[in-house]
Amino acid sequence: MTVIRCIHTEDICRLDALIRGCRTVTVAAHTHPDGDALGSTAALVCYLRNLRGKDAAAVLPDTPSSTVRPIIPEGVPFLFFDAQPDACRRRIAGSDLVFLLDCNGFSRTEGLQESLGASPAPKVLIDHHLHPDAGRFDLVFSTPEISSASELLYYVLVALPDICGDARRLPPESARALLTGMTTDTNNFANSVYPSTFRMASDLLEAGVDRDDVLSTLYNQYRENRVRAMGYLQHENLRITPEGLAYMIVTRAVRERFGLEDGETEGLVNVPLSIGRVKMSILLKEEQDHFRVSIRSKKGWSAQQLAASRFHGGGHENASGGKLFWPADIPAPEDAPAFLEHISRECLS
Ligand SMILES: [Mn+2]
Repeated sequence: MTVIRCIHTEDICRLDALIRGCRTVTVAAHTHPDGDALGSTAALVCYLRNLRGKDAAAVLPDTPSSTVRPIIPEGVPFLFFDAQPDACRRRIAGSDLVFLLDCNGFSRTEGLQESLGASPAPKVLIDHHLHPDAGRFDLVFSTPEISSASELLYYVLVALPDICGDARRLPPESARALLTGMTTDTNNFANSVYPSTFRMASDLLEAGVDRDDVLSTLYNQYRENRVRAMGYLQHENLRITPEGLAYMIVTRAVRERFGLEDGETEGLVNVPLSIGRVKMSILLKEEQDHFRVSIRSKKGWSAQQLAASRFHGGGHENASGGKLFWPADIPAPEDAPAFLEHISRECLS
C-alpha cells in the first residue's frame, strides 16, 4: 500500500477514535469552492454518513458556481453560508467534530471563520497547501507533495480500519467524488501529478468509478457563452509583457457582455502557459472593490511568492491566488495593467 509521508499510524488511530466518539460532524472547506474542495468534502461526508452512521454535513462559505456544482452527489447535505448563514452557524455550534479540507486554516473560510474558531469540538485538518495553521487543530494531515486534498483524503480513508487499503469498501459516491476532486486539481492529470496520484486513480477505477462519466460531468457541460468568452479573452484581452508575463482582465463589462457566471473562467489562467516565452500567467476578475487574482507559473518561477508579496495571497508553488484592492493597492481598476507591467519588470527580468 502507498505510504504518504504525512500519514502516521498513530494519527489514523486518533482519527478513528474521534470518529467513533462523535455524533454530529461539520466538514468545511475554502471560500469559492473548486472541484477539489467539493469533491473532498462530498467524499468525506458520504463516508461518515454511509459507513460510520454519523450525522455529517458539508458547510461551505459560499454557493459553488454552476460549473462545479454537479460534483455534489444527489441527496448529500451541503449548507452554504451566503445562502443560509444561521443554519451554518447552528450546524457548526451543534457539531462535536469538525473537519477542514483543501484549506490551510480558518482564515480562508471567510464567513465561517468566527463560528469555526469558536467551536469547542475537536478539529481535524486535511490539506495540501503550504503553511498549514497547525496550531488551531487537534489533528493535522498536511503535505504539499500530493496532487490534491482529495488524494490526501483518499489515503487517509483507506488507512482507516474499516477500509483497510481496499478502495472497493468506500461508498461509491465517495470513490467518485475523490476521483473528481483530484481530476480538477491536476487539470486532468496535467499538473501536480505524483506516482501516488496514478495509484489512487487505478484503485478507484478498479473500485468501479466511471471515469468517462466524471470527465463528461466536468468538461462537456459548459454553456456556449463560456466558450465564446474564452475565445474573446484570448484573442482581444490577452497581453504578454516583454519579460514573459501573460495577463487577462475579466472586467465587469466582459462579464456582462457574455453573461459569465462565477467560476466560468476557471482554467483560463492556464492557457497562456502553453506559449513558449510565457513564464507566468495572471488572471484578474473584477469584483466590488478588488480584483480576484489567479496566478500560474512555469517551473523556476514562483506563483506562490508573487501571490504572497504583491496580492495578499498564497497557495502552491506554481498555482496561487490573491486579491488586488483599490484604492489600497492601485488607485483605480483601470490602473491594473500598469501595475502588472511594473511587476513584470521587477519580478521577471
Ligand atoms: Mn486543492
